Amino acid sequence: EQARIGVTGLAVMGRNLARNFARHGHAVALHNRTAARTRELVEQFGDEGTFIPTETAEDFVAALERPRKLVVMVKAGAPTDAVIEEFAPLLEPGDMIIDGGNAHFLDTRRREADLRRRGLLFVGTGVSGGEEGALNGPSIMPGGSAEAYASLGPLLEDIAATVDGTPCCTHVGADGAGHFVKMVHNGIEYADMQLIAESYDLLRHAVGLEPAEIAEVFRTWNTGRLESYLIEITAEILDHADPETGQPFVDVVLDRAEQKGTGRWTVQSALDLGVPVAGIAEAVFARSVSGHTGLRAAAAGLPGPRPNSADASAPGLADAIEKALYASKIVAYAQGFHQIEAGAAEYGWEVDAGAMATIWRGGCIIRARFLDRIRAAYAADPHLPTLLTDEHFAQALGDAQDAWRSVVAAAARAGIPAPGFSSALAYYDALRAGRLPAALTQAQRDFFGAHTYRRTDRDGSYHTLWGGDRSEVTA
Ligand code: NBP
Repeated sequence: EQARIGVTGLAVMGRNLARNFARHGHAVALHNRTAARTRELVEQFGDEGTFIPTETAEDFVAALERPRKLVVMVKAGAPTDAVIEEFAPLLEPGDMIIDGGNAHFLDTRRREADLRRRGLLFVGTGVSGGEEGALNGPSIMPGGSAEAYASLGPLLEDIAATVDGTPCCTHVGADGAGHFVKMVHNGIEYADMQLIAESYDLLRHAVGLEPAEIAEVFRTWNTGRLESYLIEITAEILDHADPETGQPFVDVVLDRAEQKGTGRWTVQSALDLGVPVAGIAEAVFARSVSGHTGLRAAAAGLPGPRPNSADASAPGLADAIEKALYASKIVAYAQGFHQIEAGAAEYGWEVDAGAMATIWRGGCIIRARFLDRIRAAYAADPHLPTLLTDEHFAQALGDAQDAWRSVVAAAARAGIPAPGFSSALAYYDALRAGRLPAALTQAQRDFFGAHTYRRTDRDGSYHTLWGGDRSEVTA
């Protein structure tokens, strides 16, 4: 028997994806640099389906049905290139390499172009949901050509999570589109987590609730429009007591949030594309601030607000936080979808925004009821300029006005950092402002650098002779 698909790289992710394929009735060829991992998989899970273990690259390739489909699940970066170079020479035109690792989308573009020249298909695919998702149904974001998706898609859709019978997998767009969208998805995840962390901080230190009480608040929120995996696990974490000390678990965890880099990539790409993803950037920087322990220790004695200046336990603050969280979440997603649109325009992809919301509804970390709303927003208007103007979201933002502003003000008065909430509000206010002080900024640029400006009342570019008689000249 030959295998429908092969997986090389059998650490947690590859092993679980291979088992997922096998459990769905697809014979899977297995390969790993260190053969012990391959043997281990078959020993432990061999009864879950048809596995064809191989040790050499040649045997792995020979075990695959044609056109061959090799899933590479190795450490992203140089190992991915090494594995591609190991297998590509053994393949024939029409065969396909699928990179399910967390590759940077620009690497994926490079690899796709290179393999295309060699007659091979290359699919860089985002896989979200961690180990658990890989085994039981991830959200899958494949890029590459439509031709590649036509033969690979059904297999991926088979192992993806499903919501209301719809698989959380669709063809995202050409070459690096899948990894790009996965990257932005991770950026949104950072923003979402940051907003939840700020909500917790405010509930704890402005409202004055204990972690177990906050768990109850999150549990209640999870029955409404904020229902999501992240809110659900937040409640569980806050309810958990450290078995060793009996303290709330959240109090024994060191307050330093680490990152693997996809949030940073999202912001770097947004800077290149000129897309203001302020909420995602604040989330990345908030993690960065948390890690600067020396800086934090040096600043720890700096003055804050006078103790009575915080209107702690202001009535209704907890409800206001729910509204601020929802409004800020809308902003974060609006920024992420803006980046997807800008990336698609820059790199020549046709990405269906509504379809992205659809495939994030299950399998991945940001899965949430909210994504159905985004899907509906793009279904109602595929050319929506921003999620903020969708009827439902505009209404929610309108309803949140007092609450959102009072939460940001309460945070400032209490000295509780809320960069996610405040930057989301600032973005919202900037977009809806009729005039921005950018007029002054541009005038300054003309003053010191003769960078010229345009006028509100007629076309053309102008420069004022600031160092001379201050008359205006056409630039
Ligand atoms: P790791 O990222 O820890 O990679 C380990 C695998 O890479 C092993 O199979 C290892 O082989 C192989 N490998 C390395 Br390292 N260098 C190699 C080389 N030069 N040649 C051949 N093989 C090499 O595994 P993972 O956590 O399962 O993640 C796999 C991919 O999936 C990564 O790109 C990751 O970013 C991505 N991803 C991970 C998650 C997650 O939650 N963990 C989620 C989504 C995506 P060995 O056994 O011989 O050392």
